[in-house]
Amino acid sequence: MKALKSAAATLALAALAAGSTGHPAEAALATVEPPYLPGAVETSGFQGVDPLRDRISFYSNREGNNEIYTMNIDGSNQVNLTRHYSQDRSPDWSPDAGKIAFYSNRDFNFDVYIMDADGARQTNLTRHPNADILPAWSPDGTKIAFFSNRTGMGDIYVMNADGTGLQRLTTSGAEDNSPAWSPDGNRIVFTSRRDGNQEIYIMDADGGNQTRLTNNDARDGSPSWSPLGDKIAFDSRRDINQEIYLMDTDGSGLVNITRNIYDQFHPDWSPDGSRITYTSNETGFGDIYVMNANGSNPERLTDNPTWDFHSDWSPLCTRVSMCVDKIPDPYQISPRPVPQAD
Ligand SMILES: [Ca+2]
Ligand SMILES: [Ca+2]
Ligand SMILES: [Ca+2]
Ligand SMILES: [Ca+2]
Repeated sequence: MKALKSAAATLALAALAAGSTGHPAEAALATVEPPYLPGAVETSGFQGVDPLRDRISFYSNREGNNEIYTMNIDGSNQVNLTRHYSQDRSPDWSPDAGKIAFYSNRDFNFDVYIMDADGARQTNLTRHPNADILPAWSPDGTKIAFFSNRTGMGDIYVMNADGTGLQRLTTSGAEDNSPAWSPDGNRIVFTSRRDGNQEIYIMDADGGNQTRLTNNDARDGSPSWSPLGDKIAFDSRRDINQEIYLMDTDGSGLVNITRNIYDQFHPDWSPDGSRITYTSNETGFGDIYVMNANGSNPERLTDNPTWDFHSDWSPLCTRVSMCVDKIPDPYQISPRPVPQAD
């Protein structure tokens, strides 16, 4: 327990030292890990996931290295999809819920991969010697945005979902990271350090009209656009510890929806916009939680003495109408509560 706790502390310190978003993933990018253990583990699919059910994906190092898992939206039936000795992180569902994008260093540096939703057919899309991380699937399924430092600068790129047609979207000379799409696919919200500390920006999907939404001395990160298009959730340390905030897409209407003494990271919306999953360190280790979109009724979904991180809710229920019948009871589709400011 103690060793694990100090490992988590080291990760947090490394994140601070890196001056980056504070994600364990990015902290690890800035530190040296021994990822290449002898003896390759074969990857393969598994039986048991019903693709017509809502699932939440996330990553965890509970089995000794980061793996991509999915679970039911009540936290049950947690399944390791990647089963590879390398670091596998930051899952992002395709809009038809048939595939999951993620990033991994199994080919000796970080690349963006896709796999089937049952873990089969894990495929490297980027194959570049620099770091390619944090994939985000476009709402129409045709493109994947991601971060790469292939020019020496950290920028946001977009490629076709088969890895062809690479385009660079940012050229600021500072780190631009964490892309997330608007639900209509016309815009991308992202983070940038171009103004000194990390802020949230938006741009058109072709890289045009890059506009800052936040402006403060703290680190603002992990933006996630609401499925209804009206809100952007993100995490920030502006109120001493890390909290989840909502704002309108022009940066107005800011609300802190967590307001507690622990750190909350990486919000992700349920497909109907009524709930938000996130990671909180209330137990000393990061676990995945879910709350209503106004911050009420937080519930813990994972219970593990390692970090569970970067939850991503399967988009199935907004895309496939039959899925509505498959949602277990307490999670029936309902109107999104309106966040209340203090
Ligand atoms: Ca792994
Ligand atoms: Ca690479
Ligand atoms: Ca800031
Ligand atoms: Ca907090």
